[in-house]
Amino acid sequence: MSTKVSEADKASKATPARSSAQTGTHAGAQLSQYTLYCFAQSGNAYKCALALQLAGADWTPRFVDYFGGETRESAYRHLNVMGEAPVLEHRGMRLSQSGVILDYLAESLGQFGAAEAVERREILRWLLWDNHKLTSYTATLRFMRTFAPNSEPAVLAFLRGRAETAWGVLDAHLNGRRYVVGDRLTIADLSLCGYLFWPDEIGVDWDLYSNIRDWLSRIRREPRWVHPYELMPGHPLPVAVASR
Ligand SMILES: N[C@@H](CCC(=O)N[C@@H](CS)C(=O)NCC(=O)O)C(=O)O
Repeated sequence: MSTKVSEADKASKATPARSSAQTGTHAGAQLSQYTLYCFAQSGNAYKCALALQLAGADWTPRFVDYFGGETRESAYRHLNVMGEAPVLEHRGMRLSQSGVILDYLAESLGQFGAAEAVERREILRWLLWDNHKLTSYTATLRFMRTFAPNSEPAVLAFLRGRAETAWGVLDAHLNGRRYVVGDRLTIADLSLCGYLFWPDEIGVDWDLYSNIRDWLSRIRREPRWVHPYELMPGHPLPVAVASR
């Protein structure tokens, strides 16, 4: 999605960054180049927040109260008809879908993008696979284990099976590679790693997938790397929500 941002929208609900130290941003959306609608538990939002963070970009998180139902409200549907976070606003443009946002950020930040056409298609291939096969099952498995405690065991078992297959594919691809595409960090890595820094919440031991484990360590060693719970607002969840 790419839409123009109305003046009324721009003025609405922008919240300042939690702190400059935590986010590497300036407080106040109007001072910030990029506004990212996000919340701490969203790995999809983290993909984009991490790109901004690692690039040292000037950005402000705008908290989305997902657990309070904000994405189902009509005001939010006006912002994004898909009712999802993340949404990025930049220079009067509004984008959704983390893959599209990452593609845009690679271009506008001048980092983490493709060097040439073959690489561009390879990055796209992994972004699509991530959205369909890795994040979809991993995020849903984690959500049901961590945020919906009465989930059906059969559903959990199905999701785990699908997620394990995806982890196996990624682990095999990373064998002998430092990064997913080429030999440097790209938006493919940033997309694929979005949910993987929560192994306890997913219920996975990355030692069983040693190529993923080592690749995640490599990303974690990036100079500005920050865990999603520190990078975006909304963690920890209020007790009332967490114990629902
Ligand atoms: N494919 C989308 C997925 C976005 C997504 O599912 N976001 C979740 C939060 S992590 C959301 O806002 N879900 C709201 C809903 O499905 O109602 C992307 O990569 O941006």
